[in-house]
Amino acid sequence: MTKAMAPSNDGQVIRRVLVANRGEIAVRVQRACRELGLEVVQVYSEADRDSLAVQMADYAVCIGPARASKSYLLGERVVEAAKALRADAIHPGYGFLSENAAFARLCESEGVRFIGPPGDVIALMGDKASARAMAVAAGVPVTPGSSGTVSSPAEAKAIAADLGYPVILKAVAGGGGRGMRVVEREADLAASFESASREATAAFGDGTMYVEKYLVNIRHVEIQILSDGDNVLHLGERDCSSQRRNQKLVEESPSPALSTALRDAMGEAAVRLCRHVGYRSAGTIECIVDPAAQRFYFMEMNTRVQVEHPVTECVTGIDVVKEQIRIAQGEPLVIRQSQVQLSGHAIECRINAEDPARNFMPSPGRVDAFRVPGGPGVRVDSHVFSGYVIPPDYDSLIAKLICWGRDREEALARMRRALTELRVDGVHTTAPFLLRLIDSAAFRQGAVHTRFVESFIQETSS
Ligand code: MV4
Repeated sequence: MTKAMAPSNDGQVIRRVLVANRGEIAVRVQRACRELGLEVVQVYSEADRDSLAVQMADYAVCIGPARASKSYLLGERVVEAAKALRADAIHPGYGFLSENAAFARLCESEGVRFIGPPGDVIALMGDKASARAMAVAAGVPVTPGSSGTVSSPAEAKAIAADLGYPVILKAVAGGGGRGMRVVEREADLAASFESASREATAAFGDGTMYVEKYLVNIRHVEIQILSDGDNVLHLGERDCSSQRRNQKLVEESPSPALSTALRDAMGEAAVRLCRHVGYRSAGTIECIVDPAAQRFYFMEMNTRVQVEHPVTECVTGIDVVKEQIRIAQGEPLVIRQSQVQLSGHAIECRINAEDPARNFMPSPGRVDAFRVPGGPGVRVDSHVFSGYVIPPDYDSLIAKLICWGRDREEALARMRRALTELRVDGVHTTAPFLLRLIDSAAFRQGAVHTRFVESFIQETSS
């Protein structure tokens, strides 16, 4: 790869960053590095040889075949590449190794900075039961549930009898809905417990479970955190209630469901919890919100930058990825909480290469033509270009459309316009479905709960 002339950044401890991810987030992280005058090393699998991230990087290193377990998930190989190319730091993006405590520790022990929290904090908050215990200790409300893990269906049954049904069984190592079961009645509990635990063992190597009262008609609202280890800031919330099978489709900020009082309480609670655990870097506190009662409950913490971080960037003007890198360089946060002002309204639509007409079946392949929307208040984060071949080996996210407006109505109008402007010829995408979703009465009124999308699909596909 030809080496681009990087602007001088004398005195910086980080001069070259290895991006240990792919797709749109790899391009996003590279952009943050460029703006900070840092060089970029891009690792890639054979399936990503012709990718935009490889084309944009100063250096590129193939670390293995398409299968993630033989490439992007091989921590030792990623660190080897960093040392061979003299990268001072590694940015893990999201997914892959981004919440792998052992990988974070390996980086640090090999003298390569991990752009994220310390490994111990990843482990502490990655275990959903210990994260809950930290929330309780920090005085943050949690959903009624077991005070720790439960070791058998019988123990879960006893706790569920106290809580009342429905309950939700969750794996401590779970994420993205895996190792989780909603149980409506006692007769189903034992089988659900066994299957959830088996699923978690297969997916995460740990089948340990805990139990919570299942709250219905709720919203999924998360708080963006930035911390340099001393100063802890929150950057407002993102409402992520529009989900299908625990995959977020649309996110927005601010949440239509929060009063100012609830927003402030959630922000303060998130900061309190992160202070309590000694958090550093960017992170997200995921909460359940009961809009009717205007109450919130801590659900879990994500110790990584999230797919939907641009929504927060649009309403606060703060570049979350650049702040993460600055924190890793040892720079103190210069932003004060009083300077964090939410301005306007932002909505993100995730464009997946999937076919809504065929139950969202993945639709990889060659993108014959790719035309992105533009104009005032429109941002597109994507790694796709005309002629790009979407590989079948990874998740189906191909672009994020983020639209900002002075208020929700303008943001919605912009998103509708941007979705109609988008052209992705050669593969199916979720764009037409998303257009119908944001045009629905419930979405326009800001009245969706976490089960809305599933019911919307039922109603509109029959
Ligand atoms: C819950 C919940 C209701 N009550 N916990 C979803 C995955 C992970 N983030 C935890 N999740 C939830 N936990 C209690 N006590 C609702 C969700 C939830 C959800 C659950 C089932 C199907 C779709 C969902 C979408 C968002 C949140």
